[in-house]
Amino acid sequence: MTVALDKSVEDFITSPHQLFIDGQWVDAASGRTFATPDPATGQTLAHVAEADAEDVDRAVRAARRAFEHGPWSRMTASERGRIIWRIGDLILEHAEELAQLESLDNGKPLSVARVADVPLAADLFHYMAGWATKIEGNTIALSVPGSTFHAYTLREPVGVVAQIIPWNFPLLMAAWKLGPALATGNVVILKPAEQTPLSALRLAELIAEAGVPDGVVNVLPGYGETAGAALAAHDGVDKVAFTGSTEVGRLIVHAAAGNLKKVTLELGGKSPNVVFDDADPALAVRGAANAIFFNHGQCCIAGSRLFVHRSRFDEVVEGVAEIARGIRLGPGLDADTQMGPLVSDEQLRRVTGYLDSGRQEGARTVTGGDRHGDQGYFVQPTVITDVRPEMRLVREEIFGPVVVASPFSDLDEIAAQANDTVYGLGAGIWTRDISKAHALAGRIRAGTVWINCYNVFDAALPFGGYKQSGWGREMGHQVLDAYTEVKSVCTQLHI
Ligand code: TXE
Repeated sequence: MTVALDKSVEDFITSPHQLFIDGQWVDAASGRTFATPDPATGQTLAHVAEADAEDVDRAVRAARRAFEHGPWSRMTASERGRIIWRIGDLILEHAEELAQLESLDNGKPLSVARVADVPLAADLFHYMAGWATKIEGNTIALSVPGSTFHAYTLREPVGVVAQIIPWNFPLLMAAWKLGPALATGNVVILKPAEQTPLSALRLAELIAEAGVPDGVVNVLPGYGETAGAALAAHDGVDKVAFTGSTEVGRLIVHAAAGNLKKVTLELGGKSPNVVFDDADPALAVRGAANAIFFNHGQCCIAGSRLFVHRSRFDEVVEGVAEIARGIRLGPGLDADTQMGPLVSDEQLRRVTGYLDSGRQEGARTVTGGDRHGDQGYFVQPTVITDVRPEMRLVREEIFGPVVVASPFSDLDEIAAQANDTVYGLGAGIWTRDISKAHALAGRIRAGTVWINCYNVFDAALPFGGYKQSGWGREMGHQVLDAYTEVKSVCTQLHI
């Protein structure tokens, strides 16, 4: 049964979707719009104003004015914190509306948007609101002979920040980016992904309602090659924070080199999920399935390489395959749906392309392996074995509900296999032997290691990648470093 849309969602979908610049809703300078489709049907959901370089320039100038002339920069930290807290409250007040919008635009089950995307986004703003009043420097003792100094550091906002986000958790990624930037007093131009612009536009309305002054948050839907590239290259931007593919991450680094803007990156992954022979079988099987099938595998940290101790390999793989066969696919707004469509036709082709390449290279499909149905962008939950380390299925991020499983024999072997990737975002370990778990956790080169759990996210827990999975950390207090400059102030005391 399909959930009936709230009137507020219907009203929002059918209203014009413009750019949000300097606190105003405006058309793109070019007058162009683009369509955002419903991934369950491929039909157009809404038309959205399409920003490009001229709009980026307008937004950067507005943000710079807001940064330099206030009132944002002149507010007390406590006032800023209260406004950020209010954004979290407004997200909770509009939770059902935002969950429906997210499910429609992205395709994810409404039940998932309700329990994960929306509350986690609210929580992030509430957590970051508390940090606004706790951005502190240090006093430092100098060792200059014969003189006395009073020296201290200040932590100041970086300035105008461009934030470019993907489509897999549209609202939550906006929250991860905006929360710390605002808590540290920066101003922002946010570019949502072209596949999923709607929740960011609704969030902009809530941000204005919360009392964020004009020009502090600007939202520019548009394409990566135009609006995104213009933001990454703009000389008026002091920092760019990006989440997306490793390939585009490299383009961002090149573009940012012009004015040497600060860069943080949260990129792809090919995370190992390791099941030892002494793991709780039911827990490990459920955990391995959740690690790959949550959000249809469209997670940078998806547990897409499953490693199972040789003695339990067939049992665990069959258990995960059994869960995969039982997953109900359907539109996100259908109350029975456990897995929705992939976000776009492009992703459908990308993921099924990997499935074809696996077949050609001789991998064995235990279950799934194809597109599901012929309408929308659905892919069957898929479990694959008989893979070799050099296969594309094993090396490259698929970003769909596809797990490759391999056996291992001992700790040294699995540590090497787990690290045999250019990525280093996450890992999972399943065992009752906590010493073994921590020994392996110390050897895996990844930003997050989950032991006897997977996909646990919290605003207080830093998240980010080693190796080609990125630069810097999001969430936790660590993210505040990425949004502040340190200024040393040194005074000679003439006494
Ligand atoms: O990502 P892109 P795509 C991975 C995943 C997926 C693949 C392709 O493997 O299959 O990337 O997805 C903007 N300058 N991830 O093509 O292109 C774009 O508009 C500036 C992993 O959708 O990286 C969007 O806002 N910006 C991932 C954002 O970058 C540019 C999440 C992400 O899009 C740009 C998504 C450019 N030249 C995909 N080109 C994760 N780490 O979670 C594009 N963009």
